[in-house]
Amino acid sequence: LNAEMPGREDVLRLTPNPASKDLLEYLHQEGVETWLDRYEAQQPMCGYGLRGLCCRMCQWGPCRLDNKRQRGICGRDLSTVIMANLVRSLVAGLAAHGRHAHEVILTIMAAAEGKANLPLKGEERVLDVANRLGLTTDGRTIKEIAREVAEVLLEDLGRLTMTPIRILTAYAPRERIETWQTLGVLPRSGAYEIMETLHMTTLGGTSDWTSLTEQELRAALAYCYSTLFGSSLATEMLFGIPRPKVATVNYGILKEDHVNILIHGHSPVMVEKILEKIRTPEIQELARKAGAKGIVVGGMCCTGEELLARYGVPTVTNIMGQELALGTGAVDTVVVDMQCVIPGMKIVADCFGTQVITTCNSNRIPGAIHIPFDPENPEGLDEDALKVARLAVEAFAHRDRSKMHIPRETTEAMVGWSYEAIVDTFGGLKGLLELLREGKIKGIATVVGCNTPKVPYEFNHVTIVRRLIESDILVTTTGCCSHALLNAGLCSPAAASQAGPGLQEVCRSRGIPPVLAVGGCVDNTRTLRLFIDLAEEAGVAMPKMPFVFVGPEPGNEKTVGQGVTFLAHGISNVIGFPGPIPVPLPRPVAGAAPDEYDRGSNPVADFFAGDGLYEKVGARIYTEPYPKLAAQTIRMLIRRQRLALGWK
Ligand code: MSK
Repeated sequence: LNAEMPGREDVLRLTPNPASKDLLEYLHQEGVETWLDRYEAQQPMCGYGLRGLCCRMCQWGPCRLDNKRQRGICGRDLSTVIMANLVRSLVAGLAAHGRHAHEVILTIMAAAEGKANLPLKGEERVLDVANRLGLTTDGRTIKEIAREVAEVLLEDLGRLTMTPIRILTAYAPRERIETWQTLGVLPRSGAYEIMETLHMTTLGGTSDWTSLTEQELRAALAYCYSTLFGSSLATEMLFGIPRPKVATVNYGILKEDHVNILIHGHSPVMVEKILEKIRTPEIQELARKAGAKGIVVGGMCCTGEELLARYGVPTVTNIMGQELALGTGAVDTVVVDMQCVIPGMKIVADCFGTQVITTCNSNRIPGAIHIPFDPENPEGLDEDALKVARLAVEAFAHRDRSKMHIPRETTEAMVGWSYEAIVDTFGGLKGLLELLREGKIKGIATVVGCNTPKVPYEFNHVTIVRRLIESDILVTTTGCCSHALLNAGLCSPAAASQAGPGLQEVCRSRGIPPVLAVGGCVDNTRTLRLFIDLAEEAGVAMPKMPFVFVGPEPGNEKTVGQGVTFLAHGISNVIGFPGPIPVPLPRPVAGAAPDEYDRGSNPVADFFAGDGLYEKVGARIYTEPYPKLAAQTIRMLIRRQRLALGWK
């Protein structure tokens, strides 16, 4: 695996955004350390860690397992170690999205009780969820209904008894619920499945790796229906359902003569208020007095995508671009909330004198100004947001103008693709299904997830998606992948010219792009709902539909749950890098030790990539690090599904 990893030259040659390439080279010349320098310093990486064969779940070890040492000191075997590492990754991601959901749900409660000065802008979503849950809506105020929905979401996050997750019963298809019931993998709640996973995998826990595969599915369903749905629905209840709009993105949105403020993280609650304050005459005037021509707000990672989808606030970049964005030397302040804020960002911020403001007690950074938002004590929200806005603008006066290096790239995009927006654009589910049946759209691939330094930055995302749209495959995207595709121009209606004839006609007649940016990571629920409802409309079980989940550059532990969520729903995964499962690579890896684990013939790999999981849920994992071959795999999967359905 080490032999497969790209070097600096590969990254600089292949990374598709000229702005990223420019900044990586510039920062290197200036002696500013980035992830690329630290990635090189980490080579070669530990082969045990890379393949999930290192067990650190007690203090007897760590134990490194291989063909010669097939058991750890306690007697735990290879497959149990691999599975335990994998399911622990999944629940770490579950915890992250769970904390995100917790913040937004408690904010709804505070808003409904009048403790937080936030209107409930998503009345349509409040009523929709309430109706699905069978709650009484007649004769009640929207605040009363929202409060009750929030209580259900909170209970789904933390229930300890075996009552099904209520959002799961409200949204999952009947056929899938029956499948999960038969498999015995219906979860209690996000919090319970985290507890149970850590319990099962600690020293002296289960030694049956197959029971961990069941826990993997159970925890993924909790991840999906308590944390992803919890965050996504709650955010729509608070701030409204996004609708399509045109925006400008990429590093060139930063302006030398403006105050530049970046917002970064995942939870959009406090930044909504900060944005409101930035737009007030008081703060605009403050910026003018400081000598700025105006204020630019730019987004990074998923908080950025939330504001992009709702208001068209421009985005700049993703997790591996955060150091580059600060390396422009033009950012006066970066405001961060939770998750995917790497410590390297603060190192670059210090090189350029950028002010860092943290707003979440879970994500503290030494040397940053901390102005936290606490949904259980939200009374100071307005005052604190105003304080952040003032500090951000005042920092303009201290910028070192000799260090500015802003790449000029800007890109147009059409964003705001909520579930409703997609369905309406196609004239309802029937309209989209008809296009799928007649083959103008061959299938839908959701291409999502993080970046990893293990593939050339953003290269796999962009290359795969270009190939897919060429083959008339409609793409939905979220998270860091979405930033790569936005900046590459693939989310613009003009990208229709790069699509195959069928998709091109579909896009041109509607004025839409072939790649629909649906939001942040938690908004994969929007694509999942689309898949669920299209399958129901077609009268076909989900595993038979021409849909694929693609994770070209997996990075964060949160991505494990995304993939397994779709697997549990019968949607196969095509991933770009094996991650913690030594799944079979399609061919021998140059330089790798010739043992059976490198070739992937181990029971866990066989389960996920062979028939084990497929027989249970109707989907499997395909691993393909080469993007053109990954696109070919996806096309093959979609073609096979279409043939089986008798769709031309
Ligand atoms: S931000 S979880 S690196 S997609 Fe949601 Fe990007 Fe992955 Fe974070």
